[in-house]
Amino acid sequence: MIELSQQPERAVLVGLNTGDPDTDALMDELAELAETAGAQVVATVVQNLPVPDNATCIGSGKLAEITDFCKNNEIDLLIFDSELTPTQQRNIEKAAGVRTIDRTLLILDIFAQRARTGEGRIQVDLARYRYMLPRLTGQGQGLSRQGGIGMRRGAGESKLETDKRHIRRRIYALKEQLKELETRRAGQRERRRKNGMATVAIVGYTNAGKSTLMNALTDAGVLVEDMLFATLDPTARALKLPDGRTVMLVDTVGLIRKLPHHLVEAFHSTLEEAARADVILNVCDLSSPEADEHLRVTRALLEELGCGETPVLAVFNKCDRLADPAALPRDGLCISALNGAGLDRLLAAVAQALPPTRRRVRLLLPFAQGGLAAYIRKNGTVHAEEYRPEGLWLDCTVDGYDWDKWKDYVIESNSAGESIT
Ligand SMILES: Nc1nc2c(ncn2[C@@H]2O[C@H](COP(=O)(O)OP(=O)(O)OP(=O)(O)O)[C@@H](O)[C@H]2O)c(=O)[nH]1
Ligand SMILES: [Mg+2]
Repeated sequence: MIELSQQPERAVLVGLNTGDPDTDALMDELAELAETAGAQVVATVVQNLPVPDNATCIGSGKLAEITDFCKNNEIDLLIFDSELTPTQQRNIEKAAGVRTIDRTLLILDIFAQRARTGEGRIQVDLARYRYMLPRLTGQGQGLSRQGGIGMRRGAGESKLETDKRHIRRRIYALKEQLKELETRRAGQRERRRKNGMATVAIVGYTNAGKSTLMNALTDAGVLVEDMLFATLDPTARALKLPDGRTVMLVDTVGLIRKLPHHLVEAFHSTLEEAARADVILNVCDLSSPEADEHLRVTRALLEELGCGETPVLAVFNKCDRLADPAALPRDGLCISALNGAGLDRLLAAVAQALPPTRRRVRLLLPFAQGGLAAYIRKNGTVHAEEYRPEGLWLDCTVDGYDWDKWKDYVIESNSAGESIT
């Protein structure tokens, strides 16, 4: 049998240096993104220019140079680091004679390749349609023209879907589907809250090791890969803390600089849910020279989502990669999700950061549960008690993390999660 292997698209990366000291790091990241999407990076061009050119982003001389290079090196694709306006994109394509995309479309495309579940698909398609909508104006082009690498997949697949009205209808339908899923998720969240279970969210830059940490702490078995955006859909698993409390640990989508705003919008509820957790673990890859910048990007997004007073713990992962232990940051939690180093300290820090969850409940304990009654008298506050024919009736305030011990005997409870002290 003959295997038909698809040749990777040969790409040239194009960036503008407007004086941003991060330009090199951004271009390296763009190369990683391009490779993740399945392209082969043949060359990288950066032009120093204080402001992008209105018509072609880069200057006309540079564009002519790139055009020559494309002709002589069988280039299929130009990938710009800055977001291109629809006009710039058309002008560049026309001049250079090769398909031209920007970082935004590249990321959208990777998300489209990665989306596995229904919800991920809906979120990605929504983002892609919103990106496309203003780019269809007066073009008479099929949507397939708008796809990125691997454009046969996902939202750009149907040639028929060419008119704006149709896209608007799709956007509306996707939003409705998303709303339904969000309602379902809100229900789950509410049930957890009623059970007095706190949530701990793992957030951070893509490839920081979030899913590896999730797997190290629980039996979630989330896919771990050395690639960008391995995870799109949140996974939640129960996690027992050293103080006996059980919390819900949530692993979620990774972040990146210049995350397309359409994606932030589409993934808003996923990200917001993480930002609403009781404790947030901001995980970064300590072995990356960009670790501090990665922490900052995550912090900025969390602030944008209004995480407010929520405790955020900076977690420096992959410490096993550091040859010199003296180089470890002193005031952070250094862990290796891979070999387990520092995980005990991390869990202790989580337990400490969690708000105490005292709850007032009324219990009816069978007489056989005398031990539990003694435990509650010792560790909780008993407001009133009565011996009834069916058992011991208790009105008491107890620690929420002991829930497992007495949940079967609750006959009345205040709105759970609220702390009564
Ligand atoms: N050396 C080392 N490698 C790690 C560690 N934690 C994770 N990795 C590796 O880092 C890569 C990315 O890990 P993931 O857990 O998929 O990262 P993630 O943050 O979930 O990434 P996205 O889902 O793509 O955002 C994998 O190759 C892991 O094996 C660690 O503590 N030490
Ligand atoms: Mg992951």
